[in-house]
Amino acid sequence: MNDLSGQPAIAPTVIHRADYRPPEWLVPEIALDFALSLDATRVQATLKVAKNAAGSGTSLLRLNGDAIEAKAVTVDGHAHNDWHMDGADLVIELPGDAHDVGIETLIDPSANTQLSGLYASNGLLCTQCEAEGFRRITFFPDRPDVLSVYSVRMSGDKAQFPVLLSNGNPTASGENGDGTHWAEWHDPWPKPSYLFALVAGELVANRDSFTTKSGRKVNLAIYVRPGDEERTDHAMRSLIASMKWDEDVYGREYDLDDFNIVAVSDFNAGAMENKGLNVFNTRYILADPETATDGDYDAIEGVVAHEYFHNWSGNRVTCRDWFQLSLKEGFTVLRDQQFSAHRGSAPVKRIEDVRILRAVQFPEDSGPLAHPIRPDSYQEISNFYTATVYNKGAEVIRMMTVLAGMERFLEGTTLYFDRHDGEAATCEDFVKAIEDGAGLDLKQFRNWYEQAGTPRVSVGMTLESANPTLEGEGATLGGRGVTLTLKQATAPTPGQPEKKPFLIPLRIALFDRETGEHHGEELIVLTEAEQSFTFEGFTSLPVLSINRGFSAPVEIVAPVTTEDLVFLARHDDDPFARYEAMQQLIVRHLVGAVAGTLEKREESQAAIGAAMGAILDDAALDDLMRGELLILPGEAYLAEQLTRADPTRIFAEREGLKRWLGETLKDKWLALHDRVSAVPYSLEAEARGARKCKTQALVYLGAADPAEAARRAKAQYDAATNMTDRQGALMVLCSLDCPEREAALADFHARFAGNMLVIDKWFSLQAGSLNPKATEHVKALAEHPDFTMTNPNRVRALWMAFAANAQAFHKAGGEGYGLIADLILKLDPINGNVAARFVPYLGRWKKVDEARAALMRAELERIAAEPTLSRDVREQVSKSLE
Ligand code: 0A1
Ligand code: ZN
Repeated sequence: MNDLSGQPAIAPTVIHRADYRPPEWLVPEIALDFALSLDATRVQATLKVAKNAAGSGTSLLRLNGDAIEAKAVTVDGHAHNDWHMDGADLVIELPGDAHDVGIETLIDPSANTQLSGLYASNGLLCTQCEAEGFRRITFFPDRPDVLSVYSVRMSGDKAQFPVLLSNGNPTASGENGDGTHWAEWHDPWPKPSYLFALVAGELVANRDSFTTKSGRKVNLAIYVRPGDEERTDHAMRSLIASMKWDEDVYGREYDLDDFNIVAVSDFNAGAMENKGLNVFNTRYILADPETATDGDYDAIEGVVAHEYFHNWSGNRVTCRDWFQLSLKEGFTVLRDQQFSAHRGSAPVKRIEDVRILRAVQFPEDSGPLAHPIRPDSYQEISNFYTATVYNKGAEVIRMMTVLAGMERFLEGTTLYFDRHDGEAATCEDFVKAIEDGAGLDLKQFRNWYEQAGTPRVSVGMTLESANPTLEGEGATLGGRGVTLTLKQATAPTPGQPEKKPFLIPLRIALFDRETGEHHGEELIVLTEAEQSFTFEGFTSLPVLSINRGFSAPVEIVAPVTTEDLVFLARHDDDPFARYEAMQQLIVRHLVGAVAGTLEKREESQAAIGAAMGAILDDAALDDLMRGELLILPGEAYLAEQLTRADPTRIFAEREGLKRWLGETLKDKWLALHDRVSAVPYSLEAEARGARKCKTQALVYLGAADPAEAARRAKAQYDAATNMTDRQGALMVLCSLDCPEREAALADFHARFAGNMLVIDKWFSLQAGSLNPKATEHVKALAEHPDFTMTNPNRVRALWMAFAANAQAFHKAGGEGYGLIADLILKLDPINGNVAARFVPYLGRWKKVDEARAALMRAELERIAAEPTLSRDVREQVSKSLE
């Protein structure tokens, strides 16, 4: 068979979870010696290898490689010729059961635009080894179940690389007398190769310390480029708070004398948990009020905590194979969410986490790339660092906390850490430890690990008819019974046409219509495809509040009237449920409007207006929560509720409602903007809430009265003392066709020239704008001297903001699809990992109208026809076309 390019089609290699075999050879120790240079770094690796008793006994040692060559191979100190290359792997024939294998490689970090392995960033040398980057440095069994003790030596020019860092503890350093110097590091904790790290370059450190609960002092350092050190205090505070929290809550203590963080500006992901040497994207380290928004501050706190928590959930207990990725990622996301909830407003944090899940993970779960949190197969593991593995993985473990209660859950995690410390474990090991430690039966619960797709739970509610013969008894029982009948269904996903029922824990409350009170929250556990639950003591049909706190990652279809939703939006005592009622009210309206099934548009709109008015007036609400309640449901989540829809109609209906709310509640928006504008800047919750409401008010005013909004936004921009206010104002100006727009954009660019993270915002704001000319702006920005294809942050700032901008990306005619396809093709040879992240935007063709679907498919086919695609892009594109 030939593909479109005329090249013979090569069947991709698919790796299956079921094919796992223990490693043939182990590597208990490795010594690495680096002679550093930006374009020619020499690496001498010495591996102590030993046959694994659990293997087949083969004499062939297979060492993975990727784009490297062996310059020399020795065995037990002698030149060895009994080796060959098998594809990119080095295979050595060994006579005995244990040997010292020496391999020399030579690499060019400055040519490494993939940013995987050892690469150069702004004159620094740094590494990224997860998932399979170590094999780009030296030949090694590059799989997470081979754990080794690492000793690292590096030498290099002292002026160019004054700071030399690796994992573990520094053991020795010195000068060579020729302008070069060296350092040695030793990490006593055996670790898989994906946790190896090395950084060399001109860096300055913000230093502090933390004393662990057993009284050991840990030296902390955050290394950044000179000049950036003033912007590291928030990251340092976050780190110290994380260390304390993990001791207090999970009983986890840090285990080395040093903990180092380095921030680099070229990075494929957010950050990386290398043992004792976390490497971060600068965007998750650097902050001060002038350049970072409140959202940036929160993200830094969350990511610093996430990477630190990996020291136990990921490093001390690692993954047996990459199918188990959610073992470390789902659990660590849950831990960072719990930490952030503890540091700030827990209800607001919960709402934000659910918003991300719905915007990113739900669409993934209903699309061509859907996979279980523990996938069964992959072609390129980098494609599985997904919202499903991370965020849904966290939701699945969170359900264990709902079922067991936090205290018993923690007994489970303590058992897990004790049982598997120093091991490469599986998701099954985790579930078993929670079962044993928390005393749960999770047999059916395991379906969450096996099956993809978001379950849809439909609820029916009936009130037992009044029975006069039972009147006396009924009275003593306190009324009539209410029966909830729940049905669950999960749509087919790729490779999984039929689904077994999930175990779904749902927190519910039944509100009495007369008193406005409920009878106490209850937990119901749905295990069957259909199941009924009866509650006694009602005189009339209650108002149902279900999936409180978002106790399960499911969609609910419940018999709650518009009137009930208005009631819950005002009165529900569960903050998440209150938010949810508000969202549902709007989702129903907008989905009905787009689908053409909305019967009483005016009444429905009026109900939303009344509920939002009440939120604006509610003096008992804090502004952080108010700001959340005012946010309209996202377009991606709305699209999920429709089988197939024109995305620009969703956009237009949503904007139409925003405009109507802006007009109808105009006085309230103006009053809100005035009130919160008077609150002085601080990082306290009250001031942050004020800033959140300030931008929300401007957004609604921008839709309703552009002239007034432009005037206020300009004033807010000019008076801004912080990035939250400045960015909020600029976002609103950017969406309008007003003279203030150009001036503010030019001022912003000039004011922050040279600050890469802030210039990223400048690109994003324009690319993600509601402005009808967004596509033209994006095309011009792609030619701007500040734009570059080699910095992932910059590429994402421009092009992800554009791909997520429905009115621009989906503009009739398909220009947006063509631009993203061009980008993927151009970026792929530079950085396949980042390029592949853009494919899902084109992959959602089944969710849009036929005309657009055809255009999106055509672009996917154009990409697929390119013969030299990376494995990353090839996998995503071929799956998206199925
Ligand atoms: N383990 C890291 C995420 C990460 C994954 C892949 C990377 O390189 C492509 C980098 C980082 C985390 O969860 O933070
Ligand atoms: Zn992680």
